[in-house]
Amino acid sequence: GTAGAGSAAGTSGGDKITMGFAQVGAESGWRTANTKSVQDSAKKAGVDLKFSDAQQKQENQIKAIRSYIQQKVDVIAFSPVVESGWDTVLKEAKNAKIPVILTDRAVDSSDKTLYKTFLGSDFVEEGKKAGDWLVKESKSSTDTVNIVEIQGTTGSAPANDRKEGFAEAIKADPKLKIVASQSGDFTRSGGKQVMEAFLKNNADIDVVFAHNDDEGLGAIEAIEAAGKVPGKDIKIITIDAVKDGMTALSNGKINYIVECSPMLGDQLMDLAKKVIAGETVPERVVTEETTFTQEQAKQVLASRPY
Ligand code: GYE
Repeated sequence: GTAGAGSAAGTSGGDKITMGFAQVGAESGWRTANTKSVQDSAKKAGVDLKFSDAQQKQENQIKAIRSYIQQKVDVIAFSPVVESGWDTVLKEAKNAKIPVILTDRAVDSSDKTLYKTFLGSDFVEEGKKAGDWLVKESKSSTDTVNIVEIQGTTGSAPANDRKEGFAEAIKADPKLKIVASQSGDFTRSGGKQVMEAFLKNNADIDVVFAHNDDEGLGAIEAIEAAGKVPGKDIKIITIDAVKDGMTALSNGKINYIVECSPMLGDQLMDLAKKVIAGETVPERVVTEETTFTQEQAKQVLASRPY
C-alpha cells in the first residue's frame, strides 16, 4: 500500500504486518524452541513472517537483513550471532525507515537509535547465578576446585556475558580456579570435542561450566567415554533448561541449570505491533528466569513446555 506520512515505510499488501526475522541458526535445543516460539506467535498474532536461518554466520544474517530491506517489510527482528559489526546494515534499515527489534542477543553499537528495543535475557546475571551456586556448593571443601569452562559462540553476547558473570561470582572464593576455557560454539558436538581435549590435558577436573545445555550434554558423552561419572566425579553446571538438559539434571548427570527462556515469540509480536503503530516501547525488555537443582528438575520435568 501507499505509506502516508508518519506510517511505517513498507506495507507490503493488506493490513497484515510483515516481519523479516533473521535467526542465528539451529545450533541448540534452545534455538529450536525459540524458532518455534517465534513462528507460533507470528501465526497467532496474524503476522506474516519471513524467516531465515543464518547457520551461525554473520554474513548470512547481513544478507538476510538486506533482503528484508529490499522487500520493504514492516519490521525486522533478529538475534545477532555476534555482538560487533552491525552498524552498516542497521543504518541501511534506518535509512529505509524500517524499525529493527533485537531479540535474544545484543549488539555492541554505541548508536542506540539503530534499533527500537532489545528483548531477551540478562546473560551476565545467568553467569552469576551459575557461579553463586558453585561458591555455595564448594563452601565446605578446602581443596582447590578446578573448573573448565566451555564457552558459547566466540564473540556472541551470551558467551561474553556468561563468562563475565561467572568469573565475577567465583571471585568470592579464591579456591575456585578456571584451569581451561574454550568455545564449543553452543553445540553438542562442540561441547564433546572441547571436553575431550580438556580431559586429555588436565588430570584433575572437578567442575564443568558449560554456557548452554547442549555443550554440557556433549561434555557428558566425553566424560563417560573417559570412564568417569558425570555429576559425581565431575560436576556440571549449564544454562538454558531445555528438555534434554532438564532430563540429564533429573538423572543426576548435570548438577545445576540456570534457566534461559527461549519463549520470546509473544512478546516480540507485541513489541513489533507497538513499534509499527509508533508507540514508544521500553528500550530493554528482560526475560524472567529461574534456576533448577536436581530435585527441582524432577518436580517440573513433565510440565516443561520445551
Ligand atoms: O543459551 C544457546 C543458544 O542466545 C540465549 O544461544 C541464546 C543462546 C542459548 O545457542 O543454547
